[in-house]
Amino acid sequence: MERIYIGMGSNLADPAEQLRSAVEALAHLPQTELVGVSGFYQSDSLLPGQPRYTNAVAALDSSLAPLDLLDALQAIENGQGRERLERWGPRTLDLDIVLFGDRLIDEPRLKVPHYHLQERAFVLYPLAELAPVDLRLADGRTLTALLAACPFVGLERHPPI
Ligand code: ROI
Repeated sequence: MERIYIGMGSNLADPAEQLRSAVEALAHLPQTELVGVSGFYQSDSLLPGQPRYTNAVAALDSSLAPLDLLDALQAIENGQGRERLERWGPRTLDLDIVLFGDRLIDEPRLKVPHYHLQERAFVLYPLAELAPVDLRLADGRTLTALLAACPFVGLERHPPI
């Protein structure tokens, strides 16, 4: 079993509901246990002209291989109506493998740790709710250092439901 963190995002078709359905689907993955879910956060899209996003992070313990997990995540995205019309376009659901145990993965379909982790407050702050305070990434960076370099700006906690 390895501890895996999944970044979740949606900006279409009731984003908070999309994330709740995604969590439900993650909880039913084979060889996998859902360990925790962060709070939900809203923020403007990094690209202008798109609706605001709701983001959260889920923690899993899984014995799935990374590419098998990636296939399963893409099946969940597709099951929730994701259409790949344009790269970086608005989406009903985005599920990204942010961290996978202490692995460094550099394959055409999958880079872990996620490439943009350090720039994305909407991933780092929810991750920090779930991860141990002294979390060190496979590449040696600490979560504490990434948080210190990425201010909590433009993030709003999603109102409790
Ligand atoms: N912006 C925010 N706030 N949240 C996201 O998940 C997100 N995802 C994207 C782009 C379009 C880069 N912007 C985002 O893919």
